[in-house]
This record gives sequence, structure tokens and C-alpha cells, in this order.
Amino acid sequence: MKHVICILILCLVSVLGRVADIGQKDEISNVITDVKPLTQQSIINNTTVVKNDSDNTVHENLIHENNNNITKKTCGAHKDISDNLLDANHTETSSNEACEPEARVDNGTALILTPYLKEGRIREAKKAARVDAKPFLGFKSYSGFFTVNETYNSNIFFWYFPVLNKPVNSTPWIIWLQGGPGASSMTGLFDEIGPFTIVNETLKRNPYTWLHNHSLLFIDNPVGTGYSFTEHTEGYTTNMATYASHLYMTLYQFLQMFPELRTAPLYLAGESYAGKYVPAMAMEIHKRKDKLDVNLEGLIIGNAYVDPEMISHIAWPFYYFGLLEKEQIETVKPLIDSFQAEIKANRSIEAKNKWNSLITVLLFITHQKHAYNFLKDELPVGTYVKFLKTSEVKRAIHVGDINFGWVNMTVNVQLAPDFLSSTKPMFERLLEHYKVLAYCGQLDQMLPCVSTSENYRTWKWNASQEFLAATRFPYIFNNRLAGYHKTGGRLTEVVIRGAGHMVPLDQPASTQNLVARWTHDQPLSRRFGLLEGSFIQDYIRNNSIIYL
Ligand SMILES: *[C@@H]1O[C@H](CO)[C@@H](O)[C@H](O)[C@H]1NC(C)=O
Ligand SMILES: *[C@@H]1O[C@H](CO)[C@@H](O)[C@H](O)[C@H]1NC(C)=O
Ligand SMILES: *[C@@H]1O[C@H](CO)[C@@H](O)[C@H](O)[C@H]1NC(C)=O
Ligand SMILES: *[C@@H]1O[C@H](CO)[C@@H](O)[C@H](O)[C@H]1NC(C)=O
Ligand SMILES: *[C@@H]1O[C@H](CO)[C@@H](O)[C@H](O)[C@H]1NC(C)=O
Ligand SMILES: *[C@@H]1O[C@H](CO)[C@@H](O)[C@H](O)[C@H]1NC(C)=O
Ligand SMILES: *[C@@H]1O[C@H](CO)[C@@H](O)[C@H](O)[C@H]1NC(C)=O
Ligand SMILES: *[C@@H]1O[C@H](CO)[C@@H](O)[C@H](O)[C@H]1NC(C)=O
Ligand SMILES: *[C@@H]1O[C@H](CO)[C@@H](O)[C@H](O)[C@H]1NC(C)=O
Ligand SMILES: *[C@@H]1O[C@H](CO)[C@@H](O)[C@H](O)[C@H]1NC(C)=O
Ligand SMILES: *[C@@H]1O[C@H](CO)[C@@H](O)[C@H](O)[C@H]1NC(C)=O
Ligand SMILES: CC(=O)N[C@H]1CO[C@H](CO)[C@@H](O)[C@@H]1O
Repeated sequence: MKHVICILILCLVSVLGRVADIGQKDEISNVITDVKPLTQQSIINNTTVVKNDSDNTVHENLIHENNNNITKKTCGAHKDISDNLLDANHTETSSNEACEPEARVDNGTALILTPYLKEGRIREAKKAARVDAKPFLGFKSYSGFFTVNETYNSNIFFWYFPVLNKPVNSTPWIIWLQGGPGASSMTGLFDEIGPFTIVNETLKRNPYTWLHNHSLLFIDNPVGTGYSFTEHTEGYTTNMATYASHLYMTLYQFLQMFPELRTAPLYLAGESYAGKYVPAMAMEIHKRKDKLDVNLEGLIIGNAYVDPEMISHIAWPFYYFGLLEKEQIETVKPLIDSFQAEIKANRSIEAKNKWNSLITVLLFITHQKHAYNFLKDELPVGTYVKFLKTSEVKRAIHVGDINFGWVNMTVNVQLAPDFLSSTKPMFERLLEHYKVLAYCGQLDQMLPCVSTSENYRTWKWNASQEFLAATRFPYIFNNRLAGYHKTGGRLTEVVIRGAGHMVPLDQPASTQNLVARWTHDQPLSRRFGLLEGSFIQDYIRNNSIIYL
């Protein structure tokens, strides 16, 4: 029984780009029940503090239009700017007290940057966000929070690394969004593409970091994920419009602090459930491109969940990989049928529950612990959490005493109504303006390449024919076959050999190379000119006698 429960827990977090620790039952069940009421109601009912005062420039419209009647705070009104901070305690401050917002970077307080930006204190914000490089092998970085919903005091955590030894304003930059929903982008940072990783409890450089050729911005999204937080149960995200708008507000504020990135080519990247976040954020940027001065060039998705069609045939790859026999599929068929019926009826929450059950059963029958790489018994992920929770690190990255969970199940459950949403129509629009790299780890069972690939072939945009007609080439890296790639009509599809769900974790070297080449418009691999359809037809004609 325990086995099943553990697997169920695993499955609850399954489309995530990450896997829960087997055996962490207690932690997870705590998480599920921790939708707790706000402790300091007055903060919420009293976010509107004072109107602007003459001696301060308050920047209007910092936040998204929806928000523009909310907070105007000034020092002149003798309200501490920290009213907006997590531990706000409405203490009276005397009138002759300095009205500079404090850089509250100690363990006890999170660094909320929004109040600085509202007052145009950009330089101070940047200074406060600067991370002490000492605990991080000397890498320069910045971190902090941006408020995205003042009513519920919802704040998004970011950690930004400017590119090394290259001009920031012209080198491509990448925004990384983990899947989940509810998985922290710190997994992307420490276990996949960031400059350092934990090896045997020690921080080590990651030679395959994407930072060599890009500036990197990691965002914990949606609210409640990783170090991002909200103070109210209503603050959780339940739909695409909300996370799209929160991501946009985060970017808007971030660019005020780092305007040098406005000209640098921007790529939005993520895996798994980020197949929704990435295009949703891109659409928001696209719709507001007159207002937001940014140079969006493309989208990168890995083993992405874009459309319900991609998950509806989940049992078959188990069968084709030889893990499940036909008779077993027959046994599971009633569950498969009922899962597919929920998809057809567009019932998100029910479909998600049945999908969880189905994977639980498939893993149980096949005696697997997870479905992220069928050649690996264990996934070496999440070992960074202990390091990230140390006092020294928390102080350095300005997160105060905010709780960190590498997967927040509350976020995961709250977003269930979004489970069956599709971003396929968004990709169909975005491909007319931006390029898209869709890579796929071949050994993944959650979002297997065959399912994602078949879905891409149903996308209709003005150059879909070019994509369908394009030749697929071997992807050669270090003189070895590393996968396959195909490009047509701004869409590049790559299969990475020997990788599972988390491609940069399993094949870091080839993935690093692939992404850098793609963002720099370089050929991905040596070309093999003889693989066009017509040549293959000749080849079959000329050689068929050998085989028939
Ligand atoms: C705001 O205050 C009212 C009472 O004045 C209370 O009923 C309500 O629950 C509060 N709202 C929030 C979001 O705390
Ligand atoms: C805010 O400040 C501006 C310029 O200092 C002033 O014109 C305006 O009336 C003020 N608004 C309020 C609500 O005090
Ligand atoms: C804050 O979030 C709530 C719940 O999602 C939403 O109803 C409200 O409009 C948001 N407020 C703003 C200012 O965006
Ligand atoms: C924004 O303004 C409207 C109209 O003045 C008001 O009804 C609403 O409560 C305000 N929203 C917030 C979050 O203050
Ligand atoms: C808030 O201030 C009051 C009065 O100064 C104090 O008693 C209380 O402990 C403070 N609360 C926190 C959370 O700091
Ligand atoms: C980690 O430690 C174990 C045992 O001490 C050792 O066998 C292993 O080689 C180490 N791994 C690395 C990458 O250093
Ligand atoms: C999940 O997010 C909520 C809201 O920020 C937070 O209260 C809770 O502690 C988080 N859980 C974990 C395990 O991080
Ligand atoms: C599914 O339902 C959601 C609302 O719950 C709706 O927005 C969406 O358009 C529906 N999708 C389909 C394919 O009918
Ligand atoms: C800082 O956080 C650590 C644990 O993360 C805790 O042990 C310590 O007491 C905290 N320090 C302060 C000043 O809150
Ligand atoms: C597709 O549409 C975009 C935007 O209108 C245009 O720039 C592009 O050239 C078109 N591509 C093709 C192949 O027609
Ligand atoms: C990536 O950066 C490395 C180190 O600076 C450089 O050698 C390499 O050419 C770069 N690759 C691309 C595609 O720009
Ligand atoms: C709605 C609400 O709780 N408003 C309170 C805001 O704070 C002031 C004093 O700071 C109270 O008087 C209000 O009742």
C-alpha cells in the first residue's frame, strides 16, 4: 500500500519537469493542506496607503493597467515603505526619520523591489538586489521579489545572472520557467542549466551552463512556487490569464532595473508544463510590444505540455518501449477510456485526477519509480534544496524566512482548472513572428517525443508546409550521433538521444551546444545532404532487392 501511496505522490507532481522524492509522504501531505488563511488581514485591507506627496516622484503605471489604482506610498507620509514587505508591522515612524527604503537583506526579511521602482529608485533597487558572490563561487548575480498582486501580496522571486565576459546588451538572454505546475526554477538553475550545481553536498561549477553564451533569468512561477509567495489563498493562480499577466508584470519591473537587456535578443524557455507558461508569456509580450521595449526573438520548449492531445495516449509508449504487454494494456483500458472521456468533455480537474491515476497504475505495473527516463531508476535532482535553505544562502539571495519547497503542491492543485488548456493556438500565432525550438528527450514517458512530435504536425501557421517538407538530419555532436533535427518555417524540432524528460540534466553537453547554436543562428550540426525525400526514394529503389 505504501508503495502505491508513494507513487501516487510522485504522480501528483508528474507533469512537472521534476519528480517528488519517493518516501516524502509527510512533507507532501502537509503541503496539500497548507492553504492557510492570511495571518495579518490588515495588510490586505490596507494596501492602499497614501497618495503621492510633492517631494517624491511616483511612477504611474508601473504595474499592469489593472493595478493602477492601488498603492502610492511615500516617505513624506511617514509610512514605512516596508508596509509592503512580508513582515510588515504597522509601526509608527517619527517624522524626522530618514525616508529611504531600507535594503532589508537579512535572513528575516524578503527584498521586495516594487516599492523602490514605484519611487524611481532604480539604482538603489539594483544595489539591494546584488547577490553576495562569495557563497556562489564568485558568480555575479541579482535576486529579489516583484509584487504582482498587491491585494493578496503576491510576489514573484527571480535570480538573474548576467552573461560572463560578453556584452549584456547584445548577447542573447534566456528566461527559464520550470514546469510542474509548482516546480521551482531553482531546479533548472542547480540541476540543469545554471552556472553551478551540487555534487556530493558541495557547490561545483557546471561546465555545461547556458550562461557561457547567454544571460540567464530564473523565475519562480506561478505565485507560491519555490521562493515566490502569496499571503492569501485567493492569491494562487488558477488560470492562464493570471500567470501570463504575472509573468508580464515581472518582466516589466525587471527591465526597469536592467534596461541594458532591452536590446539583447530574448528567448523564453522552459520544459514540461512550461509548454503553457512560455507561449502564454510570449503572447502577453507580443500583445503589448508597443508598451514594453524588449527584443523577443524566440521560444524554447523541452518535452513540453502544449495540448491535451499530447497526453491522451500516454499508455502506448510504455507498450512500444517494451515495458508493458498488450494484455496489461487491456486491463488498464477502462481507466484509459475514462481518462480520454474527461479530455473530450473538457473537464480539467477530473482529467487531471484520472491522468494521475493512470500513471500511478502504469508505474505500478511496470515497477518503475518515475516516468521521466525509463533507463534511470533514480533521478539525481533536488539535492540543492539543503544548500538553498541555509541561512547564509537565504541572506545572500534576499529571501528572508520564506518557506522553500522545490515542488509546491498547493500551487499544483490550485492550477488544476488549467490542466486541459491548450497553447497550440498561441504557437500557431507566435510562429509567424518568432522562432521556436522544441527539443525532446527520447527516453521520457510523460511527454514522449512521439506525442509531442505528432502534435507539432497539426499546427497550422503560414509556413507549416515548409516545416512538414523539411528534411530531418542527424544531429552530430563531438563526432557522435546526439539526436535528430529538422527546421522549417521558424520551427526547429530536435530529438536528443539518451535524454529523458529533463534534457539538460541527462545530456548537458549536447544541449548546451544546441541551444547556443540555435540562439546564435548557427547551423546546428554538420549537414548530410543526401537525406532529402527524393534521395531516400532512390535509395529504397536501388537497394530494395537486398532486403526483399
Ligand atoms: C477586510 O476587512 C473586512 C472587515 O473590515 C473583512 O470582513 C474582510 O475579510 C477583510 N478582507 C480581507 C481580504 O482580509
Ligand atoms: C501627485 O503629485 C503631483 C505632482 O507632484 C500632483 O500634481 C498631484 O496632484 C498629486 N496627486 C495627489 C493625489 O496628491
Ligand atoms: C489579484 O488577484 C485576484 C485573484 O486572482 C484578482 O481577482 C484580482 O483582480 C487581482 N488584483 C489585481 C490588482 O490584479
Ligand atoms: C480600484 O478602484 C475601484 C474604483 O475606484 C475600486 O472599486 C476598487 O476597489 C479599487 N481596487 C483596489 C484594489 O483598490
Ligand atoms: C508588531 O508591533 C507590536 C507593537 O510594537 C509588537 O508587539 C509585535 O510583536 C510586532 N509584531 C511583529 C510580528 O513584529
Ligand atoms: C561522491 O562521493 C562518493 C562517495 O564518497 C564517491 O564515490 C563519488 O565518486 C563522489 N562523486 C563525485 C562526482 O565526486
Ligand atoms: C506553498 O506556497 C504557499 C504560499 O506561498 C506557502 O505558504 C507554502 O509554505 C508553500 N509550501 C511549500 C512546501 O513551500
Ligand atoms: C474548455 O473549457 C474552458 C473553460 O473551462 C474553455 O476556456 C475552453 O475553451 C474549453 N476548451 C474546449 C476545447 O472546448
Ligand atoms: C535565518 O534562517 C535560519 C534558517 O534558515 C534560522 O536558523 C535563523 O534563525 C534565521 N535567522 C534570523 C535572524 O532569523
Ligand atoms: C508569415 O507571416 C509573417 C508575419 O506576417 C511574415 O513575416 C512571414 O514572412 C510569413 N511567412 C511566410 C512563409 O509566408
Ligand atoms: C559560446 O561561448 C563559448 C565561450 O565563450 C564560445 O567559445 C562559443 O563559440 C560560443 N558559442 C556560440 C554559439 O556563440
Ligand atoms: C478595512 C480595514 O481594515 N481598514 C483599516 C485600515 O487601517 C486603518 C488604520 O490604520 C483602520 O482604521 C481601518 O479600519
